[in-house]
Amino acid sequence: MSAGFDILTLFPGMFQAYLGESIMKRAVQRGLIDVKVYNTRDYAADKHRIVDDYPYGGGSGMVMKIEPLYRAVQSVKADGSERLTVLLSPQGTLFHQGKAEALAQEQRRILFICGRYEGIDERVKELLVDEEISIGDYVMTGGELAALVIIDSVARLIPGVLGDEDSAKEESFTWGILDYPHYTRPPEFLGLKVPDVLLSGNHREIARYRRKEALRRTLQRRPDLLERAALSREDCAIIDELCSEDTEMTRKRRRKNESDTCC
Ligand code: 21W
Repeated sequence: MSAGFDILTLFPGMFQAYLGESIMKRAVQRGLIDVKVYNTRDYAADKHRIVDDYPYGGGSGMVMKIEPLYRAVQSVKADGSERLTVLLSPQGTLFHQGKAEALAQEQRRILFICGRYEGIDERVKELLVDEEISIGDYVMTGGELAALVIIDSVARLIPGVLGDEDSAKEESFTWGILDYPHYTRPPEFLGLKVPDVLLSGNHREIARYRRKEALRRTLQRRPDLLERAALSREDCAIIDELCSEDTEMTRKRRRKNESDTCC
């Protein structure tokens, strides 16, 4: 299994920096992921290599023209192999881990179109795009970081990219809830101690402590995640336990929602 990505951007240098370091660099070197970056400006037909123009109907900001993008997509697709074409845009459907998993299973290469300026000519979507994706409800200056976010999260799902083969198994167990707290040496720093249970060598107790702390954080910070998470009977017992630990947080939660996430 591997993944191939083609990127259309006005700023190819932004990709070399991230993909040329650490885990992504190694994944590229090992042929587990392949990324080809194309400068959209190279596909502008006029001598000034113009890629943007004023919006019809007026208003502020510039709009990305369709012709350079059309020519670029045709050129990338000229090798005859199928592509899944994805436009990165604030209007897209929200990216999430399930989407990363689906893209990691994708057989075709994924072609990302990165927008700049105030927007892209709407006809690009009709003519060239299969899917439109946003990475979250905040405003960036273009689609490049979004493409890197998606490539990063898809790449780490390709077997061999992370190296340790246990990680996938652990991830299915922790899917949909927040991580437990981590500690390493020293056992005490400026009076702050590592919880005794982690030094006890009792692996059953350690596993239960970690699961409980993961569920505690999820209940506290992201109760929305518990609605969809795969919880065992043991988890539900732990959640009941957390709910009866009478903190401000759980009192509020119990008032609001008579334990409908507890089974
Ligand atoms: C941001 C272009 C805002 C245009 C309503 C009307 C790709 C992105 C982007 C960008 C606007 C993604 C306005 C999360 C992002 C991206 C550039 C429109 C004014 N609002 N995911 N007019 N966030 N952003 N701004 O920004 O290309 S994926």
